[in-house]
Amino acid sequence: TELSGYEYINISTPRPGVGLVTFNRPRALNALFTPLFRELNDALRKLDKDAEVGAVVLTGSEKAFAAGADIKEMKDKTFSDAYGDDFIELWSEMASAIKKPVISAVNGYALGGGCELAMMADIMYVSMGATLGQPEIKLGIIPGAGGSQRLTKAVGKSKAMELILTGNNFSGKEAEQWGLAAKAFQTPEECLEGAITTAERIASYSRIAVKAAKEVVNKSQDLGVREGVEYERRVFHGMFGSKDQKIGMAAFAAKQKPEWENA
Ligand code: CO8
Repeated sequence: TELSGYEYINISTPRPGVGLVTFNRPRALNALFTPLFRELNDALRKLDKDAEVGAVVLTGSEKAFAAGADIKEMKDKTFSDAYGDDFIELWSEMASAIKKPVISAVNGYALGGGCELAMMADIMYVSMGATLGQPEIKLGIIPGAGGSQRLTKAVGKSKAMELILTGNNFSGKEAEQWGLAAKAFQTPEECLEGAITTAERIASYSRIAVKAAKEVVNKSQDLGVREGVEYERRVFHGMFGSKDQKIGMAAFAAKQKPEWENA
């Protein structure tokens, strides 16, 4: 796959099976705008199709994961511009179109759309000193890429309401304490390294099983427990049609390491 030649992102393979996407718009603290999302969506779709890749890490710089949507680009938009183009619909593609796990490694600022993008990932890792927040209220707007929904599901209504109505920032350490982030690390380097290590671990498992696991966990966000458990059981039944179920269980019984066929 052709994964070079982007202007606002860099793609690399730091370890076998791991696709690393790094935002590269340093002068604007990785402020998000449509040209960046075109590249991000293109890269994620290619990584999703790439048989060599098992999981993706999304990161920014030590200073900023992303300081939000580009305010200078947005400031003169009218209602009909925003509604007519379905502004930022494109920005949420990661949350629905990508079937492989995505881990966000959040260092520095993750504000507004940057925080929302970090929350769209399947797993969020942070450094303790990261600065997250939904400051849209200070600009006379509200979160527009799922912040009001994902933050509320993760931390509960009262805290989400407080954060969104005050626009107060919160730290990586708090994100971890509240369960928004899966892990908090002392330094940005450790955060990125931790995300890459977890992605490598995920990439070592059956692609089929990983895809199914992500699918069923995501269902829990939309379904009630009873329907969710039934949905999970049907997908679980389906696993017995995969080669990897036979390979994984035979390897266990033989005390060997499984050699997945991803089939
Ligand atoms: N948009 C445009 N430019 C930005 C943004 C931004 N969000 N954030 C920073 N920049 C630019 C600055 O204008 C500055 O440019 P220049 O050098 O040309 O003046 C450069 O980046 C460096 O920034 P600062 O000099 O301000 O750096 P500081 O270290 O002093 O401050 C802060 C860092 C605190 C992060 C500060 O830049 C700031 O407050 N930024 C705005 C944060 C914000 O309000 N973000 C929310 C934006 S609204 C939003 O995201 C709506 C979401 C809609 C959906 C999104 C879907 C994904």
